[in-house]
Amino acid sequence: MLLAAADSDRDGVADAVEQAILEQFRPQLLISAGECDGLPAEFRSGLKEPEVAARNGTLYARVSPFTARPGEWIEVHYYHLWGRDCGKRGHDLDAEQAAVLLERVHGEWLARYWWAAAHEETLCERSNAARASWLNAEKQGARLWISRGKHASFLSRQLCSWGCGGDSCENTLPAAPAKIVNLGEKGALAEGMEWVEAGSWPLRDKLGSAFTEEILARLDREEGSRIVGRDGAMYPIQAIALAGGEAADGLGTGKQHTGQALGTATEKTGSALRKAGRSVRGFLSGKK
Ligand SMILES: [Ca+2]
Ligand SMILES: [Ca+2]
Repeated sequence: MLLAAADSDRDGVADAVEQAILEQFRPQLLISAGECDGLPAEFRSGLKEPEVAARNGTLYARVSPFTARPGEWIEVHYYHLWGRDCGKRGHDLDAEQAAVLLERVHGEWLARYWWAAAHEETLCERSNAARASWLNAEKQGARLWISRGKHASFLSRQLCSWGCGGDSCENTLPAAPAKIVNLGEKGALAEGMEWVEAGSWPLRDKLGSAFTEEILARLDREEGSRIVGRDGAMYPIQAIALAGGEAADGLGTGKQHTGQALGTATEKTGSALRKAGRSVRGFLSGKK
């Protein structure tokens, strides 16, 4: 008789498969010189509120089935969690993430798309996505540039200079690989992980999917190396470099303005405006 494989978080993906995928696609974090909070933190187990145990580079992660596309797909999130955001408008606790969408081809998992969060749910959002083949990260983790103090994540260093003027990814050094902790799934968190859902940070809102059909369709259509915003806005890499100075003005250059300045993303203006009220409040209250 065959024993069923252990599946602690009851999502249909065996624990051993989840862990193997987490190790294979672990992103390479590039930490900026002068980073004021050291490394991503490990948090104490068994508490209801997040409490830093050590700043030792621990990554938390989640491996989930992705059913929106035909075939066999898995979405993986890597969370780098910090004791504090020590950039502009800093605050205690900082939950940041990147994600990758894997497709099973001839029995092997291949990364197809990467996504990195930058100032999620704020007017300064610069979350970015790219095809894994452009990043040379189809069978391994992508490189992630982490902005100093704010910990926004970027799939290219050029993008980092475009985040409302507050981001810097200069003189980065690779973080040594540390442990990866699978936090399970929403509603089936791993033991001792109650602090994930604490109201003191927005981590519980980051347990969904990062890959909308709109983003995937945009990435599929592109033929060159481009990076796409979370809302589908396109950020051509060359234009990003040129726009670096203009974007340094702060809140006045939201995604709507920069999008139009680049001649891209105009179709997304409505959704950007709808989000704006909530986003500005979040940004000014220092939640990001
Ligand atoms: Ca599972
Ligand atoms: Ca899982």
